[in-house]
Amino acid sequence: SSPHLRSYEDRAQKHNNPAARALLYLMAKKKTNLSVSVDVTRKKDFLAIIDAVGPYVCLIKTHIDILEDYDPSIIEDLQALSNEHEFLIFEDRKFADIGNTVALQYSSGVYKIASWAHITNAHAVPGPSIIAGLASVGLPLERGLILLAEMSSKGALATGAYTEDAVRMARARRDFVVGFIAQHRMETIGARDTDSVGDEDFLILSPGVGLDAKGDAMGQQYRTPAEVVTDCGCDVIIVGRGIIGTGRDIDVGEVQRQAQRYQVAGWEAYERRLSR
Ligand code: S5P
Repeated sequence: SSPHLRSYEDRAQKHNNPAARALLYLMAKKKTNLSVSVDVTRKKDFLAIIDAVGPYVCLIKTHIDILEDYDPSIIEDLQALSNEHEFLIFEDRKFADIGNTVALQYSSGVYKIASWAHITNAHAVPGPSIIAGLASVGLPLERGLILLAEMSSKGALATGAYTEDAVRMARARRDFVVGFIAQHRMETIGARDTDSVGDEDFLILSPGVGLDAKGDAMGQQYRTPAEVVTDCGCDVIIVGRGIIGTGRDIDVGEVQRQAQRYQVAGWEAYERRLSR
């Protein structure tokens, strides 16, 4: 049956990618399908937010390049929090170049993403070579890759045939590609042209989640955890400003309350989906 009708626990036991297995295992253990997107520019806020939301999340999503005061010690602090609170790390790098270039961007440079991010993501636009390039670095480190099959923003071009081709690319590399950034499940796509669909288990990570706002002034579109998880069968809700807020000053107590609220909403939506 489709992965979204099975428990996270059952899926953890059967998944063959180590990063996906660890994520599903943590989701079941901590009863959370929440990923917080820590989109702030100061190290102090970044670490304070992660420490506050850590108990409520399975995955912390980073944009490491927006930190103004980045230094390598931030990664050590992030890893310590990851061990303490038990969450995985997802660097939302959205790679989009030829294989040779992305392999260098993933392994090297200032951030050395592959050395600390359990999961990262890539656009499908360059074709299969982007997966080959990233896999050459990530597979030996037991990492997982998420492909962007759809986007949450208004007017996104990743639709129709593009989305279908992204799914085909992922199916050809199920050792490394563990899921999609998408708004729906992808199993029904192109199901006729492959017989591997039956046992495939792609995680659907959905951004554009909010309980209060419907969107922002720059084309972001929000759906509720119930719409995303119960109705559309997605596995992980990615929440940024719904939890962190939009002001310059961070209220860590409020951030923690919101994280708990989204954890409960996401988990209830998952339990409802399984009981249907
Ligand atoms: O389609 C997408 C894909 C991503 S990864 N739409 C998105 O919004 N994202 C990311 O999710 C985006 O880069 C941001 O970090 C987060 C959404 O943040 P929010 O504040 O709107 O919840």
